[in-house]
Amino acid sequence: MAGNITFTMIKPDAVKAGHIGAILAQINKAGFRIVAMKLTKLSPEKAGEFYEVHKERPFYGELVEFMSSGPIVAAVLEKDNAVEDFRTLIGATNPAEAAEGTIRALYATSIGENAVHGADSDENALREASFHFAATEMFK
Ligand code: FUP
Repeated sequence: MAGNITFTMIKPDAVKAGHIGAILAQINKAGFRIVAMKLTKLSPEKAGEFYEVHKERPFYGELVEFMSSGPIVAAVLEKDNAVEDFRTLIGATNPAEAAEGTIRALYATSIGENAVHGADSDENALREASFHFAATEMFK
């Protein structure tokens, strides 16, 4: 059964470009409730740990460097079918392939600097939420 929690980050490119407000407005308008949120910055070690699954991929080094290059917004979101609906809202990993009106189509500049992260499964959403937030910081 699909869960009702997903995890997102507004990435350093979108934060630097001043898109936090517009992206959060789009997330709220799509029916997600913010359960937890913070402006923070990942150390290279933490970014490496978060993306450990991609360790063997050729883009891993650049990904870790980019994700630790500036502040991000980390958030936990609630909605029925949260993981799938949020991935629809953000669009394809490569903004050139992202559907019109999606967050990545609007704000991402490249496949590497693609404005937002969205968890890809219920299991990862819970793992990523607890990577960033203590239980006392989530308001379900
Ligand atoms: P997504 O689930 O859409 O965020 O995409 P992936 O889990 O496949 O990739 C995670 C991140 O790795 C992307 F957001 C950006 C980076 N990446 C690249 O830089 N190049 C690639 O070819 C694929 C992913």
